[in-house]
Amino acid sequence: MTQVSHFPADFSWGVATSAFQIEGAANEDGKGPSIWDKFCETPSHIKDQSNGIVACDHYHRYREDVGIIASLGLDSYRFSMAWSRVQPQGKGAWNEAGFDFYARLIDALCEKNIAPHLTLYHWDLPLGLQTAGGWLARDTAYRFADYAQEVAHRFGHRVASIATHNEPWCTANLGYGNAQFAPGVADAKSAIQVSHHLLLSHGLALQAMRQVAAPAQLGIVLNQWTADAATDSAADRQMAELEYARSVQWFMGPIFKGHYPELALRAHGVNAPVVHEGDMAIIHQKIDFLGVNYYFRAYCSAEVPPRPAPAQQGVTDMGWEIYPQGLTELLLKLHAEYTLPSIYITENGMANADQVEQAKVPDAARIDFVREHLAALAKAMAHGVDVRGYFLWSLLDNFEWNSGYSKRFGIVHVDYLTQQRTLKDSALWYRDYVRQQRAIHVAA
Ligand code: IFM
Repeated sequence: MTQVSHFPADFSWGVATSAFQIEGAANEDGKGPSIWDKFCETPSHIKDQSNGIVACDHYHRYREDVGIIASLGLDSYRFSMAWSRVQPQGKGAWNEAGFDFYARLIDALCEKNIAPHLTLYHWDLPLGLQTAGGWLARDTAYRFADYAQEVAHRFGHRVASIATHNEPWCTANLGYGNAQFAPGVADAKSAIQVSHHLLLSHGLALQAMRQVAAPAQLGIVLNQWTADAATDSAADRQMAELEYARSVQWFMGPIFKGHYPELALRAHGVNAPVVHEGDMAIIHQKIDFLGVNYYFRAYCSAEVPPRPAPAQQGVTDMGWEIYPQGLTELLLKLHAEYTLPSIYITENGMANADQVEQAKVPDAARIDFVREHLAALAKAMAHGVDVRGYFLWSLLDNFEWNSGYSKRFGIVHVDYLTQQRTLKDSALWYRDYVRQQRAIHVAA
């Protein structure tokens, strides 16, 4: 049996969600359409031909959902704001009804002593901006900074943190590189230029938000992994090195060192991004925290067909290898390579084919997953990595992008016909785990 790890007394325990995946109310109270609303209109884009029009109906049921978080004894909640709900066109007029929703949500969280952690962009660009070129247009970065400043002005004194982007790697590579995500473009050069504009928008947004001087901590959330060579062959090792450079270092380098990694730049060749003078200085700014989302490692094999990852601890319902030690390895590697601010694990969790059985949802696999990842996290912290909190992905089963509702990541089961929420065993386990952590400190 794995030993229970010890976390500091002030460690934050939370859950995470994102707007498009749970809110629904896609056309209510003045919200404008986003690129995901549009993307879902093409049936072949989403595995179960679903969309986000109702999702988990969180827009109307947020009080119940906040009540669930409170009942689990958690102290933090990470959510994202739908840009097109508060600024329907992505520029110009603000939508007060949209801001009111987030004000009510924040009120409800604060009433329960749950710290709100807000993400500005979790992939749902206002459609109006897409028509004007989307993230391929440099101007979108400036529109994002305007939006960020308005949000910081209204909420920067009420939320614990504001992250600019969630997983810009996905926005660029899945949205523009292989068309799996909205807006559905498949063009390598565009993906790389988009990644630069996303980083630029992050830097511009930081500058704009700093002008407001609100107390919220400012940062960014990156999905990251280690890249392991399948064998000791030179080809596998090179592949792993390049993979790490093109994914992790591509975003970390500009933010923490002020430049793109040489290896990746060389590999991109003519696809390397157009960078204006001064861009790198804008991107290379101090941040208060780094959010790390960890799900799996990259396993790099140059053989044809490639050697599959050994997956000794199995795979999730997404087919992702379960590899908790990768979290320790990743954090130690980042710690060695960069001068890091405080880190939050802003997402970690697994999809599982959960079912309600007599009003219970047995999901032992998820409990093992979370327990082992927390142990791996504690190990990295014991080696000096400054991690301040952990957000389990996700509070609710929700719209898993191009997989629609076919994949369940929640610790709370959602019946999409009735919108009934049922706590899974993992939710109860997480509640008890956090309780136990707190008790350790009370007893000490
Ligand atoms: O559901 C997503 C989330 O939106 C971003 N990070 C990964 C999760 C699981 O795929």
